[in-house]
Amino acid sequence: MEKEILKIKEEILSQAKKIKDFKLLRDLETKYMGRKGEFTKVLRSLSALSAEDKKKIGRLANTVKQEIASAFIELKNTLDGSEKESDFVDVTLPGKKQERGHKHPISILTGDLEDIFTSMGFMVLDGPELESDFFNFEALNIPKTHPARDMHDTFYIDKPNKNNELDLVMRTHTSSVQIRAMREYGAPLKCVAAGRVFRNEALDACHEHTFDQMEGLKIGEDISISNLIAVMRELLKGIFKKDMEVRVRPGYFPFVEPGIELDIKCTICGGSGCPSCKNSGWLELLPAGMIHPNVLKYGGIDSEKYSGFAFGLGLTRLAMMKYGIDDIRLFNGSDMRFLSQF
Ligand code: FA5
Repeated sequence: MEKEILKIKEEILSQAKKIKDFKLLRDLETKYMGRKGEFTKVLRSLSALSAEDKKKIGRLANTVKQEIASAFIELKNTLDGSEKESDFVDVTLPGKKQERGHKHPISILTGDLEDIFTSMGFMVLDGPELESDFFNFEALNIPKTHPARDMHDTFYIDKPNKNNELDLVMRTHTSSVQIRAMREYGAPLKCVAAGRVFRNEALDACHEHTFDQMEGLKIGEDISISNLIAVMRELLKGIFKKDMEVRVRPGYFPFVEPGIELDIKCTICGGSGCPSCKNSGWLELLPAGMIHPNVLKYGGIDSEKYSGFAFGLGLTRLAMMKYGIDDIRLFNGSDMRFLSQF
């Protein structure tokens, strides 16, 4: 048996010397060292030997096995050429389960809102997140020195625009789409535009630095605040599938006159007060108003002939209320335990 072991070793080592690629090396390994390989068979037959022989020949077999293993490792390391070990695909291994992606809750809600608005004849528009000072502030009746700029903690960009002017900001609200839409489509106009907005905010359970809003505009002849209230009602009913408790109060925004704020009773605490609603029982959700004539003028629309309403829905806060999420920071947190629930 000793002779047989040494003979197999010689065979393996002499064949190994001629090997030039990984496939042949694997074939050689399988032929001798695989489960049914010739060397493996010899090792198995050791069990039939006497205790003394087992000890003696077993020691030899182990030494030879190690020599062969090191020869194979050395050969693997020196083998070069087009085929690398990592190219080998073992088709007999079980496949890797691929995780299926799904929509983020904000994308789901945006889609639902767009469905509601398209069913009411609104167009769905888009606008840039990197915006000019003009569309974000100036054309919305907020000139450079206007104190209303303090209401937005703006991220100013220190790189000049195409005209070498320092006038770029990360948009602080989706209202920046208003003038773009008016200039592109004129009046009459019915559109919504959802997307991310950015503010340098102190964060808490209901304030994020990056959150979503949906802007809505309706411009035509004889548009009044009752049209606005009707659309807001339709919107909330479409999302919550029931009448929600809301309150309306006056609100100041330089681009509307008059302006209102619609708050929703906090669905997390039911109105008793909690961190999600800053302990007030109500959550600011839907500011709106009748579009200021100056803004219509900037949009190239005849303010004598046309009027309109605009609203700026806090979409991320709406998602909190709809799904019962008590901390807004979860939406941008990338925690799969949270996200995979949607
Ligand atoms: C505006 O952004 C106005 N552009 C809305 C508007 C449009 C008024 C058209 C009139 C006509 P405001 O800053 O209040 O308004 O933000 C609108 C909504 O966004 C708020 O009601 C709130 O729901 C949400 N929101 C504001 N700041 C944050 C924040 N830091 N984190 C999360 N949501 C916020």
